Amino acid sequence: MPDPVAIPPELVERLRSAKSVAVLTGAGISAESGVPTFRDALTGHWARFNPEELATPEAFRKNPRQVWSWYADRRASLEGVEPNPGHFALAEIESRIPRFTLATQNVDGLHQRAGNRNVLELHGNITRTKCSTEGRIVPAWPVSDEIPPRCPHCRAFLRPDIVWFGEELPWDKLAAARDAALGCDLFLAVGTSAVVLPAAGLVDEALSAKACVVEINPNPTPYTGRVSFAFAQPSGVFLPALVRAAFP
Ligand code: BV8
Repeated sequence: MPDPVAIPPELVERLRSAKSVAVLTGAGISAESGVPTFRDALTGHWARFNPEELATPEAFRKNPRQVWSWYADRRASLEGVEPNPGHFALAEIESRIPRFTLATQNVDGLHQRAGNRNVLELHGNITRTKCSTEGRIVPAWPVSDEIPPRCPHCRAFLRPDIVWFGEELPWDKLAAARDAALGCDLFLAVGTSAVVLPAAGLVDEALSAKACVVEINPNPTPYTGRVSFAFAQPSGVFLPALVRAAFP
């Protein structure tokens, strides 16, 4: 029976013969796992806030309790969430390609759980906590009613190990992602609105390097008209079909 998703033979050949693949993912790849995308992450009582105002150091300074609680709610909503077929397809592709780099804007850790190894978390990880003063990762702290809890070493507030708006990305991860985008044969932009910089700039880097650039997103983005292929499909449907076609 033919696959319900037709993959252009040129793309199948590109993936099969690729020596280096780079991927940028956004919240859309986790949508089919039930994780709200960033702009609809404000479900329920968070609906009245703008995420770009909550996910900032200023918001944390002004109201650390509110920002800590928003992330605590988002962490709790990740309980029981599993990687979906789109995540697993990217892990399969990594196992087939000599050089594979996955840069993600997501903070949910689902790519690693799906089996991807070379994952660059450009915006941190919601399950990691760090000291807001020392920056060190704090894996555990004494139980306390205080929200946010305090660093056991210096007593400053703890915060999520997340890159907020106005904060620099980890320069080593960004540099590695840029190198991968500039050196790849094939670049996949999956489930991202591609408006947040500097992460979205990776698509420009891949385009400038004349890579075959593929966008997978049910909605258009600023790059839709410039990429080699744009598939308005859910990544959980398209990516498994691409893997079936390229690696039967
Ligand atoms: C920096 C962690 C500089 C937090 C995030 C003007 C004023 C002020 C600042 C700026 C400005 N212009 C540019 C900036 C910089 C700013 C920025 O880009 N702002 C944007 C809003 C314009 N960037 C920064 O601040 C960055 N830092 O520039 O620092 C600097 C330099 C020196 C010294 C000091 C500072 C930091 C950016 C990182 C912010 N943190 N996340 C948290 O998660 O709580 S960003 C957050 O939103 C996400 O991580 C992600 O990166 C970003 C966008 O989200 P997406 O992942 O794309 O998700 P979104 O919901 O937008 O879209 C989902 C897509 O999926 C949709 O297109 C949808 O159609 C699609 N989809 C849905 N279902 C599916 C699907 N696709 C496939 N399959 C499906 N089933």
